[in-house]
Amino acid sequence: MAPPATALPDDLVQTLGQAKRVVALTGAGVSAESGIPTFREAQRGLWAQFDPMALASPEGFAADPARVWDWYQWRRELIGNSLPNPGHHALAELAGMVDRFCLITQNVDGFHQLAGSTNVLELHGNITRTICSRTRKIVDPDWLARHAGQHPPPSPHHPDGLCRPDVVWFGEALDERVLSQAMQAASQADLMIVAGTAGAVYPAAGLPALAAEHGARTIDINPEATAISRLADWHLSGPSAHWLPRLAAALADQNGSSP
Ligand code: BJW
Repeated sequence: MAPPATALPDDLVQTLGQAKRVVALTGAGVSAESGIPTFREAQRGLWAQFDPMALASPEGFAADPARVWDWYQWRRELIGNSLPNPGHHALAELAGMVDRFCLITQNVDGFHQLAGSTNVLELHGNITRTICSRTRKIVDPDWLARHAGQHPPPSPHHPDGLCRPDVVWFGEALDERVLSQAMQAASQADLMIVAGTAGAVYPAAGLPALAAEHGARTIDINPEATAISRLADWHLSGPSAHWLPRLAAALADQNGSSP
């Protein structure tokens, strides 16, 4: 990949400096530089032969619960051994520099919170929590520890239930409250920063268009061009760990403070 340009366009910096309500929407690419593979990229090693989109589904879990559980356990371990990158930290810094900032993520890794972001709207749940497949009640970590040899452990909440990650699979409804907060923030934003998403999974992929319809300017950060880059006012081509710190530094510069 060619190294990205380093200078931000002047009109983008001006818009960033004037924005009062900023919304960021992140996807798997934001965690790529933390060593977490994205969905669209080939999976590593043992899991390379499986389609992550098929594993992240109720059908995949019903067909082979052990395989899906083991995939999530592998990802949990990878996430547990990895750290947020400069892109995550820059978003936490940006939040402290604008009047109203809302961070919406499709990621389930919790890295934004680890980097210091608060009130993160997690559209697709969080991989660190476990729920009952029948009741969706949270499973206590002590129960999981006592049944660690089972793949997946049985649910403590329902005789026919199994433990599964507290994430949103294809065909499952997003948390209504979280989605409505995200839609409200997008429709009130004057600037939306989209980073590291292919923009192919709905309803998340519809949020940038919703913001734009309500008058927001949009910045898309992605090494590849996507449907979102095509609607965006600015497409910053390159990794988010490169561009997000530059946005934070530019805003700090405008505000006369250090990021
Ligand atoms: C970098 C980079 C670097 C690389 N820096 N960038 C409207 C139209 C059509 C279909 C639908 C529709 N509405 C709903 C649907 C159906 C479906 C859907 O969208 N299907 C599509 C395939 C078309 N949506 C759903 O089913 C959703 N549910 C729903 O709508 O329910 C309705 C309902 C109502 C009432 C009752 C019942 C149902 C649920 C969607 C759930 C998605 N879940 C997953 C798994 C989460 C758990 C887990 O992590 O395992 O979420 S799938 C997966 O995709 C995951 C991601 O969050 C999501 C988005 O992926 P993302 O983030 O874009 O990642 P990638 O890998 O695709 O792309 C990475 C990008 O990063 C690339 O562009 C790279 O170039 C870039 N990149 N390195 C910056 N360093």
